[in-house]
Amino acid sequence: MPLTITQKSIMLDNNFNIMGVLNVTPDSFFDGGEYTNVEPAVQQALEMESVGAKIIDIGGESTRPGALEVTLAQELDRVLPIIEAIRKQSNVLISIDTSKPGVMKAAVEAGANIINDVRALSEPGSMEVAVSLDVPVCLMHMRGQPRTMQSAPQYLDVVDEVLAYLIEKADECSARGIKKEHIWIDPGFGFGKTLDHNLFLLKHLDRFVDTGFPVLVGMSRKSMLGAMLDVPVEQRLAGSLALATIASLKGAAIIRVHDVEETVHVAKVCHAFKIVE
Ligand code: YH5
Repeated sequence: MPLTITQKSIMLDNNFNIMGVLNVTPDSFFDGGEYTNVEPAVQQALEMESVGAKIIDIGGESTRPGALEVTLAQELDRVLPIIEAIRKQSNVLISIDTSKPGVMKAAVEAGANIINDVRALSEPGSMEVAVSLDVPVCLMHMRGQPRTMQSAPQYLDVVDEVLAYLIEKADECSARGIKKEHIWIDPGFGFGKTLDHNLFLLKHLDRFVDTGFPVLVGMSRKSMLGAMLDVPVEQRLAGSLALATIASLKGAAIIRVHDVEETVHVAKVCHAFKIVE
């Protein structure tokens, strides 16, 4: 089934929907304020679109392990100018990576098309806002909170538990009025998971795909690669492409990556391989 973004009547491709991660890193100023470089971010987004990204993911909260919390005002300052500027120049789909209802609403009003919430609409008010905005929502699984999530996470059966959580959240969204075709699910690689947990989730990704909800995966450059390869982030491209290959063959609908052009090539090769008789 093709993915449909009904709000904009855009039909996403079945096989190579690459989501490009936009770096929204603010520069700190001596007065404690911050200033985000809008122009380089917009250029990066347009470049990712030109090499095949279908979606640009923009987030103003760092959810890397150990990251500190940011305020609503900080998050809005970081993402809104960039969303507005991209929207002036392009019709590329924009997802807003946030858990805050205030950011979801302002971002969609500024031109974002998709809500990407690593907390799966669990923050107060976020479910109501997502329902009212009527856009696709990616529900991700996370165990704990970013600051502490990597301290010895445990599961009886990681695949069962993550899948049960996502199905429960998806059913809740559906009961609250979010269209079924607007619900995407994501196992949340690296969010409160050990290397083995991440590998089990990837090995059994077909069980997520079998739910019928489009499955999004984000493994690009993450620590699971550091754990397997013992190399820093800048040297994780080949490993990221290997993970994208596996996810694609297992039926992931959307792959969230930093290296768009290379991953588009992976997805095209996987697609050719899948359809040959
Ligand atoms: C995701 O998986 N991830 S932000 C740690 C790294 C590298 C990258 C070096 N937002 C996801 O990209 N949204 C993030 O170690 C996400 N799925 C969805 N839906 C974390 C990230 C990263 C973290």
